[in-house]
Amino acid sequence: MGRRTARVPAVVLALALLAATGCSNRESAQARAPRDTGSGTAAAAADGVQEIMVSGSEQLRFTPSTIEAHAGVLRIILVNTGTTPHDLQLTGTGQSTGLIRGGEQGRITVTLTHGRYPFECTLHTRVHMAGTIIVS
Ligand SMILES: [Cu+2]
Repeated sequence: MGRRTARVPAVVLALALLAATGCSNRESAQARAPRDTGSGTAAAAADGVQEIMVSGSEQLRFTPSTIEAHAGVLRIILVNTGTTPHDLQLTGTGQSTGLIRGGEQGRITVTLTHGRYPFECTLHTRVHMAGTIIVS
């Protein structure tokens, strides 16, 4: 009896923690959405800088999720097609578009050498709103 009553608070605490840290229904649905939305290749803009437009959607995905580019300067224009704010940051570098609100766009210009560079939306890492830049 004494052991049983002592256990109850632990169970209640565990449930409370689950409720506090669990995903919302919408976010758990997004976590099941395909992460790979295809690839796109950056092309030279009028100023000669290679550029690509990436949309950030209400489905919490970047499209395309894979960006192919050549070594050198790359400009990524993030277009937020939804209403939820997003950003696009080269993972671990601090280089970011900053927060882009729904219907707005922002850019990030980076200089990259050959390799693979992961990027992410720092607001939605939990549902893997992320992609990869492949520089050849
Ligand atoms: Cu986001």
